[in-house]
Amino acid sequence: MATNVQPDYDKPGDEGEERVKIICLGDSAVGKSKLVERFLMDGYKPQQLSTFALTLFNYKSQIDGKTVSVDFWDTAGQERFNSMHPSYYHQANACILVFDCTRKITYKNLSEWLKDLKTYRPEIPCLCAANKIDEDLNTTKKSFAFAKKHNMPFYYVSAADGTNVVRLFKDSIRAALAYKHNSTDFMDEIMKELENFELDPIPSKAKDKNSQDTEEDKKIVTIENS
Ligand SMILES: Nc1nc2c(ncn2[C@@H]2O[C@H](COP(=O)(O)OP(=O)(O)OP(=O)(O)O)[C@@H](O)[C@H]2O)c(=O)[nH]1
Ligand SMILES: [Mg+2]
Repeated sequence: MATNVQPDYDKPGDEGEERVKIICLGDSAVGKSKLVERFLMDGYKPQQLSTFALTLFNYKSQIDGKTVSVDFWDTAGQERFNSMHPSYYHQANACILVFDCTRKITYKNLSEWLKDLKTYRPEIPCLCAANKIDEDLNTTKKSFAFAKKHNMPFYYVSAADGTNVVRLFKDSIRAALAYKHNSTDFMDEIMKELENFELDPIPSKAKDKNSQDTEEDKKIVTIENS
């Protein structure tokens, strides 16, 4: 990856806006790219095209009256076997950890991803997503202990039909901002929500994509490996 293109997330952007970086981790084909696409484009094409390099999805949003520029970093899950480039983790403010609830191995591998993450960014908030629940809604009745064990908010999601995707991404932005502002309140708040969430495990579709934002702007940049 060309490291000179990485923005400095500790500094404001060109228009004085706050910047945050959110990374997506998880095995190949768990649906990381499709989840980002669903959130940003509200679209989903079922073809599989494994991410071969690094894609930066930029998302600008008004949060509490202030413009925030969010970069979602998406890379290939197979990178884990070659070890992820440390610059992928550099300055990350939050992480979305994804597994495929139809493939057990991807759930088992979460601990490897977390281990890597802790090496580089031990303190950042991490949100855990069980993707592809559209394949079998009964999976939402299963409990996945990993998230609770590591004190992470947990989401049953589907990039294919959009279930809980907005909620996952908006929470990740709020978590990233809270981390940047040295506040633990937000994570405490969503951990409380998580307790309630488990009492009612069938998720509702999040359709109010733009409800909290007055303005949004999206840009995608692909960075080739060097
Ligand atoms: N049924 C179903 N299939 C999904 C869902 N999300 C992704 N897929 C499919 O899973 C495959 C992989 O999705 P990607 O988003 O490319 O996976 P990825 O995690 O980005 O994979 P890498 O880039 O290789 O790391 C594609 O064929 C998708 O169509 C989902 O929510 N439901
Ligand atoms: Mg991908």
